[in-house]
Amino acid sequence: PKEVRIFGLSVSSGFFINILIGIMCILLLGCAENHDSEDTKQTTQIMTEPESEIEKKPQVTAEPTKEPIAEPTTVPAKEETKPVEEPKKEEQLTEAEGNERLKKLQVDGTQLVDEDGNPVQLKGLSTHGLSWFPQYVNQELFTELSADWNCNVVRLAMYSAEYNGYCTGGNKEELKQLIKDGVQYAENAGLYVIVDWHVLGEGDPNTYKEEAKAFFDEMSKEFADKQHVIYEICNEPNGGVNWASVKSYALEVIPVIRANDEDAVIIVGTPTWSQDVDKAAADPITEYDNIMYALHFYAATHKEDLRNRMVNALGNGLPIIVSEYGICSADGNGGIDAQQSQAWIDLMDEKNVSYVACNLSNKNETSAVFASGCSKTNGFTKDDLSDGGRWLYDMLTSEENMESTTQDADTNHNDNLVVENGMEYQAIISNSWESDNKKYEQYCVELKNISDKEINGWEIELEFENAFQ
Ligand code: IDC
Repeated sequence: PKEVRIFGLSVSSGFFINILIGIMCILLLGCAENHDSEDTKQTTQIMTEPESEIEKKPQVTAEPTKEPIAEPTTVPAKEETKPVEEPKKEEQLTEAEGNERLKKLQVDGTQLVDEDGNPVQLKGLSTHGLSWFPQYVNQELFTELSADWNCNVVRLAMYSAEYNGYCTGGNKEELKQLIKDGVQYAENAGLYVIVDWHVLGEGDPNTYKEEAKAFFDEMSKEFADKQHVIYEICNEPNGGVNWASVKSYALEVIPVIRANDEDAVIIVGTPTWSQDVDKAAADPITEYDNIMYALHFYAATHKEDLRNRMVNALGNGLPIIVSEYGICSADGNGGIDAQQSQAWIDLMDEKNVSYVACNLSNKNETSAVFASGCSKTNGFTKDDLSDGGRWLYDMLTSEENMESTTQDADTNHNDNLVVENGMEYQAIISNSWESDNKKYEQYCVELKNISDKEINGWEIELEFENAFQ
């Protein structure tokens, strides 16, 4: 067919629903969730059966909600669907496109690879502190990061100490819930997600070691079955703490995660705000697999010396991930150093080192990607970005970067926006990959009730240019 029909139950005025659909795959699975109201949360699953089955029957079922809602409906397919041998744009597919499917990651030598051993390079953005700017953890934004910003990873930075940090008066339950939500939004959007214990103000990660162990125990239990979660156990040790102390902290926290999740990738920070990768390279953690080491840079401050240190540490066999960087000064402010930033990007691309820019906020500082006057939390246009945000956006969506991922330049927002029956909706490609000579595509459908009433029993039809299975 060339169209997908989606049916759902109630959606209140002004509320969003997000649905994830996959095409050309055997199983289509998705969920629709009303993110704006706890009370009217609903989940919808759309599933088709394998081609070999007698006929396809998209089913729509709803999970119980706190409010009474209409009975789930089963809608028979309008017509029989046939497999179509029309894999699109096969010739444009590159190896890197496989990375977009949230395959299990592992570390092989210095390299992050997927379960088939293909090199994976993660590129994305980090939140600011989750207590400071919780509003940027939302489905629409994460979907935009994937679909518009061409990202394949997002990092959730939870400060352990500063500003209502987890261990200094922050609301632990709210912060954990925000992380759980963020992990789910990331999965829906086809993004890997880094759960970051953001050691900064306390300097020594051992300060809140017991809290970190309890936190990672709970999180790794929660996410044991999730293939897209990466744990970062200490953002930036600093204040004179040496590698031996950081390593001993890591050797206590890693087994806590490993007890629940045998092989998730774990990132260990290095001394001097995650710059001393040479120290880690001289004495790496040998007790566990799938460990990476953080190198962080702010390009206007950290230049060739630190780049050389990265190259040497890689040469000495240390798997490095740039789980945070900035294109300005180390204080997150000052001017943008485009030349140094580009030198870093070129080197990281050459070495296939992953990189995650900081930060998703509208704080009045150079490193914030959103303009300080912009209060949106999603639906960003280029005008809503800071100068630094625009630089990052342009870099992440450069022709080269677009080619190495699956994002279609012509599937950005608004191109296919449909407005009818009091609803506004569009399908944005969020992920695609190739396997067994088939092309798979995953779309996120955003539907918004733009009327002033609740809409019951809505139905939308999505048309695609090419036929699919
Ligand atoms: C900064 C934020 C800033 C906040 C400060 C808190 O940009 O708004 O007030 O933290 O201490 C890092 C840290 C990262 C810093 C960033 C810029 O990991 O948390 O963010 N930076 O100073 N390492 C090097 C630079």
